[in-house]
Parts: sequence; structure tokens; C-alpha cells
Amino acid sequence: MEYIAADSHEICTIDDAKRGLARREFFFVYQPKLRLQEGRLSGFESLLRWRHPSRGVLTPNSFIALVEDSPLTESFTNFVVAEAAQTLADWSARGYNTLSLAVNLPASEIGQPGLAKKLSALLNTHSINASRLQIELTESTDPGSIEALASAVESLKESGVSVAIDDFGAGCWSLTNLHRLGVDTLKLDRKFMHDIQDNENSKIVVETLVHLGQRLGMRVVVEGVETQAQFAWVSTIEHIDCQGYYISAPIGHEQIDDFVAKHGLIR
Ligand code: G
Ligand code: MN
Repeated sequence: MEYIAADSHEICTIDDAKRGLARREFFFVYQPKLRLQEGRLSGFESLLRWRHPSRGVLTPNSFIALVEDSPLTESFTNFVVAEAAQTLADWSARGYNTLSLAVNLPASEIGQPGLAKKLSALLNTHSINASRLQIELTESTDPGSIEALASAVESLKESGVSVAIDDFGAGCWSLTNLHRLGVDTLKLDRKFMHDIQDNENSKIVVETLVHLGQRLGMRVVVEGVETQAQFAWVSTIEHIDCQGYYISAPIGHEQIDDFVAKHGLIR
């Protein structure tokens, strides 16, 4: 069967993606997260790329809709978590022991039976402290019930990994579910940053959401910081991490050392 990828004029098939996985055409790029008060790196978010043999390097927009809820989803999850564990092991070998790595998984995938156990085993094999891995729960076409999701989050947290709600405030994640999910990290959707340029009220919304998350015991990450003005403003908010093109676009693994040298790691 053929599927049309979301942002593409060409056709991408499940078989094509399956072949790509087998041929190791998928890889990570990494976008840094800065802990603002310390001005140091707290970690990176991994973002998937597909070095397609005829179409060049594709971003998830071109293939993730095709993979999600297909028979390939689990293979992708396995690939992503294995790659993340390998990356964390590489970082440990270089002495970057405080550096965390986030992976994006659709909410529908974290209910996969045995995922928490699988992660524990994987991280153990590499002698990695589980708290250095973060799962970002991205929206999913069918996240299922909040109760089921909350129980999956609980299992993950019991295994020691960190769990974040991704893109909060723009999609299906509702305010009523914020505390019910039991995540430890809240990532505010980048649209909020876009708005603060010309709307004072959206600053109030961001500040209030940050405080709300913090009062619920979560670490808050502000995404989509693109300009000096936005960076200056978010720097006035206490105890947050921030991410966005102003700090850096996603970088390749070969650029990580330079980035760490330039910014330093949190303790
Ligand atoms: O939804 P999630 O937070 O996982 O989004 C990550 C995506 O957002 C990546 O594709 C990344 O390239 C993009 N992104 C990261 N920082 C910025 C930014 O400052 N502005 C915009 N417009 N997109 C960004
Ligand atoms: Mn994300």
C-alpha cells in the first residue's frame, strides 16, 4: 500500500521506511537545551532524520505520519531508544556525565507493554543512569485514555527515566490533564514564544504556565526561542531551561564536543 507523506509531493511507502531502517538510513541530530540561570547545557533533544537514498535528508514531517500507527511503529521506537542509549554511552565515555538526552515518542507508543523494562535493561547494559534519558510525549493521533497514559508514565518513572509533555498548550494536551499525567517536565509549545513579540498578554500566559508547572513540581522548558529579544525576556524567568534557534538549531553528533566546550555542562 502507498501512503503520501504529509509535507511531500512524492510518495513514501512503509516498505521504503522499513528498508531504510534495515540499511541504517535513519540518524539523530541534536538540539541543545540551556539551563538559563547557570548559562550551561542541561542536555539535548534528539530529532530523527532519514538520509533517503534518492530524496536527500528528510525531517520527520515527511515520514512520521506514515510510520505512526503502522506496523513499523514499534521498530522505530526500538531504534530510537537503542540509538539514544548508545549516544548517552558515547557521552559518558567523553566524561559528559550530566548531559541528558530526550527522545520523542508518540503517546500511543509509551503504553507498549514492557517498554519501561526494555529501557531499564538497555540503560543498564550501558551503565547509564536512567534519569539521563527523557521521553518527550508527543501528540499522537490516538493517545488513548488519560488513565492508561498516566499508568504508562508511572511505569517509566519507576524505571528512573524522565518523562516530559511536549508542545504543551498547542495541541491535544489539556490543562485538566497536566497534573494527571504525572510527568516531571513540561515543554511549552514554541507558538507561545512567537506571540510574545507583539502581545504583552502572551507573556502573562507564559509566565503563568511556567509557574503552574513549577508549582506542580515540574521542570519547565521554553521552546522556540529564536531572537535576542525573546532570549532576553525568557532569561528574566527563574529556573527554566530553554531551547530554540537562538541558542542553536539541531546539530550533528560531530558538533557536540564544540558545543559542550563552548557552553559547559550543568553540574
Ligand atoms: O515538537 P518538538 O518540540 O519535538 O519540535 C522539535 C522541532 O522544532 C524540530 O523540528 C526543530 O527543528 C524545531 N525547532 C526547534 N527550535 C525551533 C525554533 O526556535 N523555532 C522553530 N520554528 N522551530 C524550532
Ligand atoms: Mn520534542
